[in-house]
Amino acid sequence: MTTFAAASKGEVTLLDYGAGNVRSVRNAIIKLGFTVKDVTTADEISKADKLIFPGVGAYGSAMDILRERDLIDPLKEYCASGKPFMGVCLGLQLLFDGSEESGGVEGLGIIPGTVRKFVGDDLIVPHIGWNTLDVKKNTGLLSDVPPNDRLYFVHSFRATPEPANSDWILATCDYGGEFVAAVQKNEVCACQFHPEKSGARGVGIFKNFLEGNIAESDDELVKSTAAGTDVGLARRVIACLDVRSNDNGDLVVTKGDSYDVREKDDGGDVRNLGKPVELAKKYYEQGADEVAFLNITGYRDLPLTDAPMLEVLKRSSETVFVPLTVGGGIRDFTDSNGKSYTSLEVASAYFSSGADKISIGSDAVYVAENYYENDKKKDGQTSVEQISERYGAQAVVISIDPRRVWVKDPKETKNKCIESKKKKGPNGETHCWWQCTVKGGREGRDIGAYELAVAMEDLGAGEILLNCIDEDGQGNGFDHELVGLVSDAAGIPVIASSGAGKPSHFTDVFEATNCSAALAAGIFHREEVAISEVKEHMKKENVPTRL
Ligand code: 1PR
Repeated sequence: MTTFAAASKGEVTLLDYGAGNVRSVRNAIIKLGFTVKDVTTADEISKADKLIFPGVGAYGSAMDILRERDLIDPLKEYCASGKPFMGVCLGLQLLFDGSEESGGVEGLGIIPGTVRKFVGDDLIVPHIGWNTLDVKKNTGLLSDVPPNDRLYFVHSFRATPEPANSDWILATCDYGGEFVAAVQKNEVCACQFHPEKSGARGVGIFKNFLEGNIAESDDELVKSTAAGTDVGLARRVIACLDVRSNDNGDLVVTKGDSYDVREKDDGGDVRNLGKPVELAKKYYEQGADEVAFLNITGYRDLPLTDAPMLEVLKRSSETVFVPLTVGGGIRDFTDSNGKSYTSLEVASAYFSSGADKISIGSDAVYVAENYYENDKKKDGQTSVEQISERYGAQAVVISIDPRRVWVKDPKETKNKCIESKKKKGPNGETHCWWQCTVKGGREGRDIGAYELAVAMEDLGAGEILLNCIDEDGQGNGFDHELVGLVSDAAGIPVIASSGAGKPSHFTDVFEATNCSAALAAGIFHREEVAISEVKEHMKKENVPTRL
């Protein structure tokens, strides 16, 4: 398939092997005025003038697909030919000798070194978010990235610089130690970060590649003088769009108070706060680090036939060049004609429509219940395990919808309790736990948010989106006790959600807990606070942030 752009500046060959979301790479290329030609046969690689390889998914399955399609030798020959090549994320890692991912797999062997998992005491893995580079060579590729700018990374494995690959290293990044952020030797370059998810600056990196501005310069490299909170991984600010059909069947962004999204007047209509694609674009332009769409009636609707939601993703990825997460309805189901779909098929439809990450709500609760009933045995068959295995842990977010339950005595529940330092229950109770719910908060289950997070990490999830029904829409700030409990328990990033009412609520939760990101909806939709104001406040309070 060839995608035509008006008055194309030239053709770019894209190696998309169908294992994840490359829609944004495609959209970035088209936005820059080039035409995309997809690789369908091996000889199209050798015929390419410019090749982009946005590796997605797990290392092992990517190499399997390349082998099955006889693409390994053509790729190696192309990289040796002196023609321009650009790899992204896994597309960088595959250039190395191999990876310990997927039990140890041989790579393309173009760059010496082995890709290994991040390790470090208390290091949160995956490395998700915006981080700064230490640029080592002055080539055109990164020439428009100011020295202290942050770019978007999402990965659990990384290559490290070593003497044998030193001639390849274009830039490194620090996360629990120095790792390879970008490589370049002549016309062959690759980035561990995602230019297509790094906003306008990232799209500029593609521009330099596509327009042939990547040669090494003799000018002295300007090194970053940034220090303190201006370097390193930023805490993220995420805009969330709860999406559902209103009573007229139009897909709208809505927002509840403690999950009740209907107006309080007689009509009781679904609250309508705007159009999903337009709002996503607005938040991207205001500086959102990510945008999340939650299809809040996904638990009862059929997401694969819910074409508007897939359409929202497709259209958003044309204008939003930061990561998109989508959730709602990711589970196995059988439609009214008796046709069955797996959760993996639902997730795949979301990925191919433009989602970078999917989020699982209700199904994760059922999966965790079975996990504990079966003595924490894993059978590889659950939605979480299957999607993580195919698309990588970093693509699987677990959305938890908990509600605080007060107890007189922690022995009243098998779930993890804390003694609250801030509040007391209605009958003077001092201890509480957070009960997971399913079906958009309609049904409570006998499992806590803490237990769910621990189980999900073990089953391969890469991130936790921690909502809180009690605080949702209240504007009183995030629930620090809940966020602290879960973020201390999890070795994966936790996104604090529910309750933001002003910029200081973001800095408060970042100071009080270990969470990696904070998400809000109502204050942004009602235009009470702009995302840029939150970022400015974070900067002023010395919280690492991407401006
Ligand atoms: O169970 O896998 O189908 O997923 C359904 C998804 O829909 C879940 O992620 C669940 O959190 C979400 N959801 C279901 N019902 C509602 C509802 O509001 N009635 N929304 C709902 C969840 C919570 C947050 C919200 C924050 C921030 N919304 O995402 O955006 O609380 O709000 P605030 O800043 O205004 O306080 P499945």
